[in-house]
Order: sequence, then structure tokens, then C-alpha cells
Amino acid sequence: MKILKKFGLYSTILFIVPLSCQQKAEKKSAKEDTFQRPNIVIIYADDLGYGELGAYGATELETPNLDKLANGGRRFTNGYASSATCTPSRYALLTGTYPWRNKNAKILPGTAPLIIDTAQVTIPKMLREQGYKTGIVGKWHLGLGNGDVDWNQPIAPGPNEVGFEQSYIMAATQDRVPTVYIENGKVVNLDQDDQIQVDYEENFEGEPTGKDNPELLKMKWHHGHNNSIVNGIPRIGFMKGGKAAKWIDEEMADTFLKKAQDYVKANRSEPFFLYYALQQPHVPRTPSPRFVGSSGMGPRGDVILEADWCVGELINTLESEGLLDNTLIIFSSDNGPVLNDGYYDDAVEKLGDHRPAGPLRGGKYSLFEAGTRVPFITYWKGNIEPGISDAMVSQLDLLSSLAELVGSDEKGRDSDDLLDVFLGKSEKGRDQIVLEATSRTAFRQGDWAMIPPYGGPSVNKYVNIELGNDKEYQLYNLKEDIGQQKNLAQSNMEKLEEMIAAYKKIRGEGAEVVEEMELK
Ligand code: NG6
Ligand code: CA
Repeated sequence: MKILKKFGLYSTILFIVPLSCQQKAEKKSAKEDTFQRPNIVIIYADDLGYGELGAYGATELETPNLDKLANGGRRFTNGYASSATCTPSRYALLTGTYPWRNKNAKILPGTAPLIIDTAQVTIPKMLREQGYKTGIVGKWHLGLGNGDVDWNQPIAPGPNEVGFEQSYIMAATQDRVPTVYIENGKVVNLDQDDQIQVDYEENFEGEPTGKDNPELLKMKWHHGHNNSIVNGIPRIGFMKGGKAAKWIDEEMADTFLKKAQDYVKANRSEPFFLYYALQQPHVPRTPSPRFVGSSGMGPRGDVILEADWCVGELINTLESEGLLDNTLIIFSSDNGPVLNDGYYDDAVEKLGDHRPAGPLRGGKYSLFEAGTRVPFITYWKGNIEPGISDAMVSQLDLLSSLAELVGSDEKGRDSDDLLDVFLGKSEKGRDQIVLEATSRTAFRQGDWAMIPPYGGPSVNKYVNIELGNDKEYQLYNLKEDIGQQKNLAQSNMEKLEEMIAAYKKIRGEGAEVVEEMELK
């Protein structure tokens, strides 16, 4: 009796096992038939303008590697970042949610807590659920910890808690403390006998500052940027300790590139997602000595050429690892261009005929087009037909589109599935989008752009950029007037009203009331 039972059990197990294996195999092959699982690399520049690349019309800078992506893939002429500054754009990119829905999605100090809810869907989280390896290298600027980070202990939550298995980041910006790399929540090269302290309100006693110790500076500040001095560069915020952990600015591009290449090599046999967030051409602009003088345009031009080289090196790695045919590369920028963003670095003086925003009006911080319309490229060798697309696309749309690509049901709240547009199979992009700039919003629908009335200066005199503020409504036809010179609000009231109604439907009533202007 006992023996029989035993046999009975065994035979059941033997019966079940092969069947479930077979079912699994069937399921897998069905999935593989329907969905492709290329590696996905998002390369994200910092403050790179619409007119900055050869492929986007630049004549004074040569960017052969990015041109190769643009000309060998889809080059979007109506591609948008969600905001004219960094943190909100990065928030929207990763979560597929408009940044103005999150009151904390503003330019953050280095001590700010994480602004992505760890329960929120993100691109890396979605991809990880589909079996992807996920990694970030470069600029984070979405906050870390819960509000009171001890930089000498493991730092969480951060990128590793919102979907990235691997992270090698700078916390905020190159001009903000702490000026250290953080790998998987730990400061790299931290010496426990030289504890790191960071404060954005008060200096630490006896520590030199850019304001009081100009003799220690190798780069001079123009506005802001006069707190702690690191490597002769005055920063935003105060920092003490951590000598061995401090980055060397001129090596940052090589450091991030090497980490990105190592990540690709280590994950070559799995589908992987890499978010490679370049620090260029944000201030302080500190090209490696190999690029100093390369552009004839001073450090700003030099770091753009350096960034282009980094992209080329990463492509070479993908190619030598035999992965280029199987990797979707997306390139864009977090916001539009700025020349003088707080340091004297010849960006204005040596600009020559270069037009960072191309034909667009405004720049970083602006509600005009140059604030958010940026280079936007999708490249997938052998899969995306090369060409130019005028379809309107947003970085917001990447979440839902990539989900569609890999067979996930996830959707970002404000993210449209534009996979076919990104893959060059359709020209049907978005019809409308809300654009943000330092807590203000504007609206684009079809060929029209509408900017609600805002108080505040029309020009930020420090950075010398038109912000888009006006007491009256502004309405532009971008097809006929890409440079936004002719305000049609008075002459086309009907269109204006239609735009206001459509805008308010998304943005809510009272959207034009701005309680707090973020930019000093
Ligand atoms: C501003 C900084 C600017 C830059 C920006 C963030 C001053 C006066 N200006 O507050 O230099 O750091 O923040 O740029 O401090 S972003 O690309 O990360 O949004
Ligand atoms: Ca930026």
C-alpha cells in the first residue's frame, strides 16, 4: 500500500514536471514572437540646446557621433523635454508623469529627499519586471534619502529603490555639493575618518568660500555659486570633509563613460537598460585636458565635443560587444541651452556664430520653445529606418512606449504610447502637451503655442534669457513663426480661447496662478 502510494506520487510528479516545462517554453516563445527585447540605452544631455548638433543645423560645432545617431535613426524636430529645468524633466522622463503634478519637482539642492515615490511606476522598474537588467550612470538630481541624509552611511532611498539595480551617480549637479560619486547608495572612496558634512544654509566654521576667498578660485563665479570651494571651483551649498571622495571635475566625463562601458560589458548577455545621464554642457564646464581648446568656443563648446566623443565611445563599445544591432538608443536633453549660468567661462564671449537654440526663442528656464524643445533621436541599427520626423513627441512618452515594446502593460499617467513613432513607422505623434518652466506652464496643441499671463521679469538678467513672462496671453503659430515673434492672441481670439480651454482641461482651473517663482 505504502509503496504503491509512493509510486503514485512519483508518477504524478513526473507527469507534471515535463508538462509545466513545456507550457513554460510555449509561453516564452509566444512572447518572444510578439515582443522584441532589445537593450535600451537612454543618453541624456544636460542643458544641450536644439541647435547644438550638426544634424540639427549647427555649423560651428562638429558632432560626428551624435550626427551618426541622428542621421542613421529618427531625428525628431518636435521633441520635447517636459520642463525647461533639470529635476522636473528627469522626473517626467522616468515616471511618465507631468512634473507639475508633483510640487517637489523643482530644481533641488543636493540635500533634497527623493521626489519619486518608491511605489510609483518608473521606466527601470517596468523594464526590470520584464526581466531587464537596469543601471544608471551619471547625473541623478531627483533627491536622495528621506530628508536628513548622513553621507557617511548607506544612502537610501535613491535610484536603487526606484528600479535601478546598479547606480553610479552624482547626487545633484556638478555645481552643487556634495561633490562626490555615489555607487549603489555609498559614497565612493569615503574615508570614515574624514566625515562628509553638507549644509545648504550655513557654512562650516573655518571653511573657505567662493565669496570670501577669491584667491583660491580657478574659476570665478558670476551669480550664485559662491559657497564651498572644491578643486578651485566655487559651488552651491557648503561641504566639509570627504577629501578623498571628492571628484575631479576634469575626469568626470571619463569616469562616467568607463562606468557606462563596464555596465554594458558586464550585462552583454542579458537584455539591459542603461540610463547614461551626461553632465555636459551644464556648469561648471570642465573638459578633460584632451578637449581643452577643441571647439574654439571656450569650455562650453569643448564639453559639447567631449560629450559627443563619449557617445561615440559608448557606441563603439556596443559595436565591439556585438550589441549594436540589438540596442535601441534614445538621445535627448533635459532642457534648453544657457550660456552664462553662473560662472565666468567665456560661453558668451566666445560663442561666435553658434546658435545653441537654433531658430527657437528663449532658452533654459524659458516658456518659449527653446526651454523645452530639444534634440531628440531614436536609433536602432537595422530596425529604425533613418529619417526626419516632425511628429510631436515628449520624453514623457518613453515609459508607455517602451512598455509596449517589451510587452508590459504599465502606463505612465501622462505618457502616450508612441512606439511606432519612435520606431519610425508612424508620423502620428501627440496632439498636445503642457510645457513647464520654473513652476509656470504653457501649452502646445498642433502648430500652436499658448503662454498664459505671468508676472515676473520678461528677461532673467543674470542668464540673459527671455523667460516668456508677459501680462497678456501669448499665442504663436509655430509652423509659420518658429521663432515666436508674432503674438496672435489679439488677432485670433477664437484660437486663443480654444487653446485656453484645452489647456485648462489638463492643467486644471486657476493654472495661471503661480504662488512661488523658483528662479532667483
Ligand atoms: C540654478 C543655478 C544654475 C543651475 C540650475 C540648475 C544659481 C544662481 N543658478 O539655480 O547654475 O545649477 O539651478 O540647473 O544658483 S539644472 O539643469 O540642473 O536644472
Ligand atoms: Ca539641465
